[in-house]
Amino acid sequence: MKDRRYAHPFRDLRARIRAATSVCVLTGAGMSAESGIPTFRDAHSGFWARFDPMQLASEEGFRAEPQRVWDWYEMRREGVRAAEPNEGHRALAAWAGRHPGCLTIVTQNVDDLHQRAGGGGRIIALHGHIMENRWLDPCPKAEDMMRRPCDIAVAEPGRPPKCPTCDNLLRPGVVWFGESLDYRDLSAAEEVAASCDVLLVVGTSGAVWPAAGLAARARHAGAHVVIINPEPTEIDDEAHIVLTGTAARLLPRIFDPL
Ligand code: BV8
Repeated sequence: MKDRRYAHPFRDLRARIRAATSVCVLTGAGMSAESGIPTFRDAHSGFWARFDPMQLASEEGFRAEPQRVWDWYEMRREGVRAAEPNEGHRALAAWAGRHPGCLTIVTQNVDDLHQRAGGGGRIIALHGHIMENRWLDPCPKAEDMMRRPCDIAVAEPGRPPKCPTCDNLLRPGVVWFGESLDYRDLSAAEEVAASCDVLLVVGTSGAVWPAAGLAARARHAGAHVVIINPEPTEIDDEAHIVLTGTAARLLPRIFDPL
């Protein structure tokens, strides 16, 4: 979507960021693509290509096939461990370090690449953290003061690990489809979207809600909304301008050396 008011989009955007007191960056799986982590809707290669990630990333899918879903996450965790933050993560982190308190990253990603890039900017991980685990069910012994509740430290190894005394299963510490987001994270993200001067939406198809709704919320509150993506997204209409390109290539052009 080209807009004649922005004959020099990068120059205009850099000026807006320079003048901003609050910049919000909403990121999706495309943010990590140049770090070698496949995007959520890219066909997963090999064995996993035959499964629907939407089904695997659900409580129903986990309860139906705990070992298969656990193995999918273990495979993805290996990919995250092997990945490094890319130039896009580093450009955001460096800018955050130069402008303390000005940048909030709201990420849909469950990898830890924004966190590992550092910079000190606020990071709201709407969909949780793939490197963390939690119990699938509330501990049945929680009320019994005489018995220890399920303890991750002594979980019985397995695919997935389980509690040695009540068979509760460990599950990845992410938000699955059909599960509500942590209301504190969502409220914080909505508050930042509604108060920031500039919202950059980077590497998301805009297909997953309620995260996708943050762009409209920011736009209606008066923020300047820019989408950075190599291909059209479902929320392009919410943007004042769409910059066609990738995170690792465009973010340094926008934030270095502001
Ligand atoms: C909820 C953790 C209450 C798990 C994830 C309203 C309307 C319609 C549906 C709903 C709605 N409200 C709720 C729903 C249901 C559902 C939903 O949104 N369904 C959609 C798909 C139809 N939402 C939920 O269930 C949410 N819960 O709202 O609770 C409720 C529940 C039920 C019903 C009503 C209300 C929970 C959603 C969270 C799901 N968990 N992750 C895991 O990762 O295993 S989401 C998952 O998708 C990933 O986190 C991923 O980040 C995320 C979003 O996808 P994208 O990030 O956009 O990734 P995608 O692959 O789609 O796109 C990548 C983009 O990058 C592409 O555009 C590509 O072009 C671009 N790209 C590629 N390379 C690059 C690049 N960009 C830049 N640089 C590059 N190099």
